[in-house]
Amino acid sequence: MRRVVCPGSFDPVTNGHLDIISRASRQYDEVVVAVLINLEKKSLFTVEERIQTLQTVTKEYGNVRVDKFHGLLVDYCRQQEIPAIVKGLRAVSDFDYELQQAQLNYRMSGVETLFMATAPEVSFLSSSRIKEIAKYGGNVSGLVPDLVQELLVERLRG
Ligand code: COD
Repeated sequence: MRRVVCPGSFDPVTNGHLDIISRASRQYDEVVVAVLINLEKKSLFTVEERIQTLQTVTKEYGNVRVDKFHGLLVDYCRQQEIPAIVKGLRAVSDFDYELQQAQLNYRMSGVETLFMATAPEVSFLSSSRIKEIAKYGGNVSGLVPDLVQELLVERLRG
């Protein structure tokens, strides 16, 4: 079975993340979306909330499983016997950072990183920008799944 992991914080999941997850789901037998547990970073949604949301919005793809991990991604890959990581590349600014991570991850474990060129219509999206827009009452419709839009309104504007 060909499996790949799509890691991230997903705080919250955006249509940019979904672009990569859905396209990876057409190339692999199973895509494992792995939510990083990072106790040092303040998040808007709990890991369990993010997992539940991801499960709901990826249900239609049929071969996506959602999980969580802490520590090194390559250790998670080893435990789960997943040989590859898929990442979306938004812009040149992503490249240096992602290249370094990919090289280190390969050096540590032999786990490959595959990059997908992000669809231009979602390449400007990031979870932090989405939270900022929603916090000040901006409209994030079409940028995140409808469920996420509802959750943002609920969480940020009471
Ligand atoms: N379009 C397409 N893809 C996107 C978009 C978009 N608009 N936005 C995000 N993505 C993709 C990118 O590939 C991104 O890497 C991924 O989604 C996740 O994005 P975020 O913002 O949810 O998550 P990050 O950047 O906080 O996640 C970083 C990781 C969790 C992947 C990373 O920190 C990690 O692997 N941490 C574990 C510790 C570790 O192993 N470190 C590496 C040492 S070399």
